[in-house]
Amino acid sequence: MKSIFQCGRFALPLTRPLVMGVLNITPDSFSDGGLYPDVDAAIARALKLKEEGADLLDIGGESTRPGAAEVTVEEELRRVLPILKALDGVGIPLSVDTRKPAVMAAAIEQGVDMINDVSGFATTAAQQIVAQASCGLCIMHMRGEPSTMQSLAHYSDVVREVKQALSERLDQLLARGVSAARICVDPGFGFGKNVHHNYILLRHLDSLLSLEQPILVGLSRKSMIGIVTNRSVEARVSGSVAAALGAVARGARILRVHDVAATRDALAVWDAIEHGVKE
Ligand code: HH2
Repeated sequence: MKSIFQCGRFALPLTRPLVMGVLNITPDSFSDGGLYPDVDAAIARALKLKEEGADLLDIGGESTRPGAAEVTVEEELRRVLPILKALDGVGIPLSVDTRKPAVMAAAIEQGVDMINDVSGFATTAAQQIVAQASCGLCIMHMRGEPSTMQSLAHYSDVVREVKQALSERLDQLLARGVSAARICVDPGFGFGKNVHHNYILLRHLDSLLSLEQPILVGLSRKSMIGIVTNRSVEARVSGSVAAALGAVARGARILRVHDVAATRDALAVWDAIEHGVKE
């Protein structure tokens, strides 16, 4: 297993699980949509996530919740670029959560450290753009588009099929000359999967370890947590932390979360159990 995730300006050690704080600059994200209407509010939130112990920040300008409508390149850039510029010197790796090659190109030009693509660099254009850069990449598994993906949630063996799809995309990027040290993989919880698929994937997350890339998971506050706890989005913190630890136990190395402080606390206790208390 790799010990470093090469992420633009940063070489992140994978000796402990990393926490990626979510910052959505959107009116309609399922959890934090509309909370940061201007650049100042978004920057304040980013600094708070860093203070709580985030290792990376993932900045999104388009909601990808089931049924979400696509926004234009111009609108996505209008939302994301000022935040990237303002946070440039803050000393934390900045990721942009985007599916659009034009947004990737502009973010790379601005110096972004990572591109997190929920469609997993599906197009030649996206692959060519990131191949020429040095940012970290997250290949996430999804079926179809956010507007249609839940109608495509049919698998005969969800673990095998998701792994196969990630493996193919990984091979395509490696064939374009992307260094393996820049890539992490994500099964894409909730993206073209029903609640049963999500829990089967989580239970068998360690099956993805043989891809030999760090595993990133995004479980935070999702409906798979709400369904088993019967909680509203804001009240899913405990359930999300439990899911995060379940993922770490099965090999996850990067946790994409809304609740950074709670996740860091849980990881600190987890680490003390596994490795003893550090004086
Ligand atoms: N989930 C969401 C967005 N981006 N990226 C990765 N790699 N993995 C995920 O599971 C993932 C993701 C959805 O969560 P959120 O950003 O909170 O909501 P929305 O898409 O509504 O903005």
